[in-house]
Amino acid sequence: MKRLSKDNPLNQADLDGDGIVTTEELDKHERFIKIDNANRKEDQSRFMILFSLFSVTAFIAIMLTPFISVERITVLQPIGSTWVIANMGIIATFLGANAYTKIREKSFDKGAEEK
Ligand SMILES: [Ca+2]
Repeated sequence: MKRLSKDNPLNQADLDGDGIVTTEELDKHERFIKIDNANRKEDQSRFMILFSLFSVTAFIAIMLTPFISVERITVLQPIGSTWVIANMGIIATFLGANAYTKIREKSFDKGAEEK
């Protein structure tokens, strides 16, 4: 149990508002921060994946417009194909990691139910 000064940032952890931060309240606060950080990280990953997907699609769509000459496509083709494959790799890695995490979470949940 700790009584904190009024301007202490850990006052957010005082859930019942009694001015005293208990170990239990600190643990809950820490868990909340960890969940919030994980959520933000997942949002960021999703944004990166969507950006990869849309940029590859836009790249291919722009390449198919009549504004890009065939000579330019020939010049950009090696860079473009490497870039598209790299982006697909990023997306595949994200999907694979997501599936792996879900499987692990399920097995953890099963383990928790058995106890
Ligand atoms: Ca409290």
